[in-house]
Order: sequence, then structure tokens, then C-alpha cells
Amino acid sequence: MRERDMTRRQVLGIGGALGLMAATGLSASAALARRPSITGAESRSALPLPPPFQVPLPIPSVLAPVSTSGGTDRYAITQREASMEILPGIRTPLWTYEGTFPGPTIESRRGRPITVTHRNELPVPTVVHLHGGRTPAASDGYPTDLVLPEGWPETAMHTGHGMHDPRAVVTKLTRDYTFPLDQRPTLLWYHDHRMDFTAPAIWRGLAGLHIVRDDAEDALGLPTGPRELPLMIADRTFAADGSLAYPALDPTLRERPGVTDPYLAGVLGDVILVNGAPWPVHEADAARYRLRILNASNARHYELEAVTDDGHRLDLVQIGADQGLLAAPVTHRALPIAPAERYDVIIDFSGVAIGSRVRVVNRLGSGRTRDVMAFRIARNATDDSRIPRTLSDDLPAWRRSDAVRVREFSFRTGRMRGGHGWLIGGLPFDPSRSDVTASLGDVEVWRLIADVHHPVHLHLVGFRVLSRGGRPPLPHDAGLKDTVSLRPGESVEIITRFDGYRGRYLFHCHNAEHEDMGMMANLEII
Ligand SMILES: [Cu+2]
Repeated sequence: MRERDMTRRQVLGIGGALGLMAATGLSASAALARRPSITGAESRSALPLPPPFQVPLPIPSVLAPVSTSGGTDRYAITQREASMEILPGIRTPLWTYEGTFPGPTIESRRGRPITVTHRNELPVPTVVHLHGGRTPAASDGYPTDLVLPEGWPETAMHTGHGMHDPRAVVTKLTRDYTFPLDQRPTLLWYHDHRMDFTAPAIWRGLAGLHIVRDDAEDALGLPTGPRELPLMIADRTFAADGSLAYPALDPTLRERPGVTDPYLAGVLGDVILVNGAPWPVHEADAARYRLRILNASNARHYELEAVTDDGHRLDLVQIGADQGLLAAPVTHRALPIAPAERYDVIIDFSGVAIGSRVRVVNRLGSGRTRDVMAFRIARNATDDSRIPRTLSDDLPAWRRSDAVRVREFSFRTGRMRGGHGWLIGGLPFDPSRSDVTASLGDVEVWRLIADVHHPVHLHLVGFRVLSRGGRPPLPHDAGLKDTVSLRPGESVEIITRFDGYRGRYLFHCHNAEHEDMGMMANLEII
């Protein structure tokens, strides 16, 4: 990896935005006006990259339950090393769920609990978190609730810079995670959440999709079957030997967390993968498609648009957010998506010439990272799908006046244990510290303030965006969210109700490098 090979624009990620605000004394709003498009640094692959739109879009296989008796679906997933062909003709060693990247998709029904038995055959401890799940704390994947691999010395048990966490529940080799899934239907994803090492673990392949459905959504008449496509977008960089290149201080990911200097604000890859394939192409009917988009990148933001060969932009009709269906569709020409956010989008290819292409591009990318994937419109087809004007009527309508308190949190860079860190309210994560204690059932307003880009994620609950930069939310803030993208210098207010389960949860930045470098805090529901 040529670490210094960055454009000036990419360097702006940390040095630029922070320097702009600190050195010149610019106000947050002035920094906002000169907002850099990227937080992080892009690393370069050391082997030739394939041309775009050649590799077919893979669809992750749906995992079959090992049992469906007793009112619970039971699944088994082995976490193990595997090698896959990602770049044509190149083998890439990965850390996987069940031997594939993305891991197998779990399809479940609202209110029907599932138990997933994870077996850790990787060389390091792991933790599974179901992102967006309303999950009891014992199965939520708290970062110190490690599953130790065979032979891992317990004396060397690493819970983060040697921190001791007396509440950690550590298991050997396997752990059962139980998910009640008593929640709105939506696209969730599961990924590793190990203390200090989440970013490299996800980068190596520990991520998979989980779709929750219910009868009401099934009855809407949305595109379905082969016209419903999950799209997990993630950037990666490849080393000369075909392995994934990640600038870890400790490449074994056993002892020392963190990344090398130019990547402290985030690791960006130069290859855009969708469902694990580089810049793939999908043969589509000239009909409506439902795209269920996840940004599973560690730090890269996208602003997606769909462009035909003759330069027309197709509407992206958003029908859902992180936590399920909107009240009514929202039409976008371009859709910003931060790490861990999901959008449920209808795109209509019926007016596109047969044989031509629709490219999905990232307006924030440049060069090869501007392309994401393409659809080749292969054939005419009948289409009896529809987009109802009313999609759902069960969105929470919390009002400011319902809130029993307002909290404020800054998300900023700072010093941590003598080095560079990312801090919430001026503090790096400490499992043993109490940060937020909320009573079950309480409605609260949180004001979140950023220096650079920080996609902020709350475990357990969905929330609504109340304001952005002192103004009404943007069109893509609609619906129920679990991750909100703070842009440089911006403040965002969210409102939520802490219900579901009591216990110890988290909120954190979902720039995975920030998360590993301190940007998490405890959320205790009592
Ligand atoms: Cu962050």
C-alpha cells in the first residue's frame, strides 16, 4: 500500500476540516460552508483493478434455519477464514460468516424470535451485533462480551487497552444470540463489534444482511422476488498478494488496536464492492425494482444517483429508512448515504432503452470510486408492482414537548491515552463509566454536534430527526432512523423513546475507525 499516495482533497478529511476550524478560528457554520466531502484517507490497491460493470452482481444466499420448532427459528453460523474470488482471477483471504462475504442473509418475520448460534473459529475473539435490532442487552453484542476462540489465553483477554470490564459476559468458542425481532420490518445487518477491533474485522469480511418482513408490508404490492435486490456497498483496498490491505498497527489484530497515521480519520478503499463484487453489473427487466441499500463501508460516504447512457438521471423513490417504511414515498435525484445507513428505494427502468445501461454513481467519488455498479436493461417485461401513496401509518410521532430531558453530545477529535482519539463529550469510551442513564419509556431529545463527518448510531432504539443545522430535517432524514449522518460542523437534533428492554447498550460513531479509537459511549436503560 502506498500510504502517502493521497490527493489533497482526501487529506482534507482530518487535517483540512479540523485545521480549518482550529487554525483559522472559523466558526462551525463557516466550516460547514467549506465542508470537505470526505473524512478519512483513501489507500491504493497494489494490483491491477478490473474494468467496471463486468462482474455479475452476486445475491447473498439466504441462510436456512437448522430448526423451526418451538416458535423460534434457530440458525447456526460458523465464523471462519475462507478465500474468495473478489477480483477476477485473484484469491482473497477473508474472515467470514459461514464462508462467504457478505455473510448469508437471514430472512425473518416480525415478532417471530430467532436464535443464532455463532461459533468462533477465527484466530481472535469476536462479538456479533445486529445493527438496527431491538435486542435484549445480553444478545446485543456489547464490545466486551467476547466469544473467545479455541486456545485464546484468558490471561491475555483483551478488553480494550487492558481495560477491565467486570460486567463483560465472555464465552468460549460459541454463543447463542437471541433476537425477538419485535420491530418494524426493515433491512438490518449483522457485523463484528469487538472492542477496539471492529473496523478491521468488518473490513476483513465480518458483515451480513438480515431482512425482517411482515404481512402488512407484503400486501403493499412493492416489487418483489428477483425485482427486490439487497445492495451492500463497501469499499476495500487490495494488496499485491490479493489480500485485503488494511493499515492496522497490529496486522494480527490480537493486541494493539488502531491504524497508521494517515488513516486516523477513516480508511477508504479504492475498489467499490456491491455484495462483495467489484463494480458489478446486473441484468434487469425494464420494470420497477426495489433496491435495499446498505452502506457497509468503514468510513466512505456516498451520494448515489442513477444515470442512463444518454445522461438522464432516474428518480430514486425512497420508501424506507433505517428502521422501515416511510409514511409516504419521497423522491430524490441523488441520495446521500453514510456508513451503516440503509435506504429502501424504488427505481423504474421501464422508460430505459432495451440494451442500454443505467449506472449507479457516487457523486462524492472521483476516478474509479465514482462508479458503484450498473444495471443493463435486458428485456421488456410486464410489471404489476405499485408504490402506494401511503406506505405505513405506525411511525412514532414524538413531539419535543414529550421529552423529559434534552442532552447534548459533541463528537470531536481529541487526545486519548497520549495519542489521537475520537471523543464523545470530550471523553474516550470506557466500558466501566456511566455516560447516559435513561428510564425505560422516557422520551428524550439529543443534540449531536460534529467536527468532521460522524454517522451517529444508537443501539436498541430508532429515532426521528428533529432538526439539522438549526433548520428542518432534509428530505432523506424522513422516517425512523437508527443512524444519522452529522456533516462537518453540523448539529443535529434527534428524538427517541427508550423502550424495549432494560440493560447496557451503546451509542457511537459508525465511522468504524472512529469507533475503534474511542468514539463510543454507554447507554444504560433502567
Ligand atoms: Cu466519527
